[in-house]
Amino acid sequence: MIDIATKPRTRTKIRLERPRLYKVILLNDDFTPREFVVLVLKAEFRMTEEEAHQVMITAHRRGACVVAVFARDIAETKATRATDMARTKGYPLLFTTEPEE
Ligand code: TYC
Repeated sequence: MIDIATKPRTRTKIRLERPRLYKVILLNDDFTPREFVVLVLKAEFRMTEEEAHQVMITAHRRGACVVAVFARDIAETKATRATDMARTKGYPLLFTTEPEE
């Protein structure tokens, strides 16, 4: 005899939350030359000269400026690469990340 036991299959629909986005933040310091900050912003964040200058001057005046928003790993990679670029020149320039609300 063939035993055809059919197991009832219940499908549970898991609703995934949209992954959080992370801000890359540029912090001001007293030592990194303005032109170098602009250069890093253009190189790592594909900004135009005007965009990079605006972000740099905002960080300079207010202490910090949001550069851009990405998925977590991209934000962290870009912040690290941009900070490392400054370290190779001996500048204290710092990029951090933080989650969006
Ligand atoms: N404050 C620096 C200076 O006067 C320039 C600067 C701007 C450095 C923005 C960091 O995130 C920064 N040379």
